[in-house]
Amino acid sequence: MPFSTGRARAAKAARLRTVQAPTATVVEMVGKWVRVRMDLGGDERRLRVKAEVVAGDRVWIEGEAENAVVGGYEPRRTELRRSGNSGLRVVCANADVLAIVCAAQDPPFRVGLVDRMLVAANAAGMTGAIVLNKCDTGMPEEVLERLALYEHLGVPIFMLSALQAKNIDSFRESLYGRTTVLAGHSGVGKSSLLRALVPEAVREVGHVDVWGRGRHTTTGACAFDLPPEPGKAGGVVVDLPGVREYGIGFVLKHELRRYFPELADLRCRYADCVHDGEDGCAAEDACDPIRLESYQKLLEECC
Ligand SMILES: Nc1nc2c(ncn2[C@@H]2O[C@H](COP(=O)(O)OP(=O)(O)OP(=O)(O)O)[C@@H](O)[C@H]2O)c(=O)[nH]1
Ligand SMILES: [Mg+2]
Ligand SMILES: [Zn+2]
Repeated sequence: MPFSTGRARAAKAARLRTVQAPTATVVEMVGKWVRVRMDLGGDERRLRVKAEVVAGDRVWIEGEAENAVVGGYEPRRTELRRSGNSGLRVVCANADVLAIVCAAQDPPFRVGLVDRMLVAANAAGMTGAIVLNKCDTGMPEEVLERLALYEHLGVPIFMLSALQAKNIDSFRESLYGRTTVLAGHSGVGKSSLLRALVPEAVREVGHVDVWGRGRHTTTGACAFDLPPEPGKAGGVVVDLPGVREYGIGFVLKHELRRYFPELADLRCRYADCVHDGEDGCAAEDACDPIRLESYQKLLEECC
């Protein structure tokens, strides 16, 4: 597995690094550069990298002044992965919650994408949650039915409107003390939601002087701190570029059922049943038909 090798390499590099090397967190990626926030003092620096890091990585810095580079990253607590035409890649590191942002109507709610991302979240060791944005535009009955099903499966659900600031405060409350990634189809309102959650986000993403661009376009992951609240631990929100597809080809076929709670402990006639139409399979009775269709489609993609 390329990822366990990567992990082992990161662990070895972390052991070898100079103990005194300054440490930081990667908050934004742009090409071969990254923006990091230094642990000591909290200033941000734009640096080149020697290792393949992603947003959320805990890194150490080698060299001084203009020769400073990101030397490597510490072993990751969680690693959100995605497969696609260009292979397997890590989307972000050390996040706790994958907030799957959907729009009530436009763009339409896509069950397939939600199911894929829930699998990716679970496979990463993160919690998957569904955020239904644009609730000001009305909520179709079939979307509400789907959400009720996910809620029944234990997935946290939030219904809100970034534009009208509806239910934003209660969503923000739930984000303190952890790192949450906003992901989903392009145009569902992830960046709008980020702005509603962190009013300074717009100013912060400007950084014209650092990046030489006047406007934030969601082309790379970018992390922001939640506004501090007395008595509360901090919280971080990561805005991701929109996705059209979300591949989960890195998941093993026989492990896929683990990420579908309604299938995880199912007892079928054969103990090694993968719930793909085998004789005596109990999945059809136990699982919602649309979810089962999702599962069987994903099974073909798994390795
Ligand atoms: N009606 C309504 N429109 C919204 C809401 N939130 C966002 N929008 C609109 O949806 C459009 C897309 O919003 P963005 O925040 O750019 O979407 P995004 O998910 O960040 O898109 P990408 O960066 O392309 O992935 C914009 O025109 C927003 O004004 C909402 O709560 N209600
Ligand atoms: Mg965006
Ligand atoms: Zn079965």
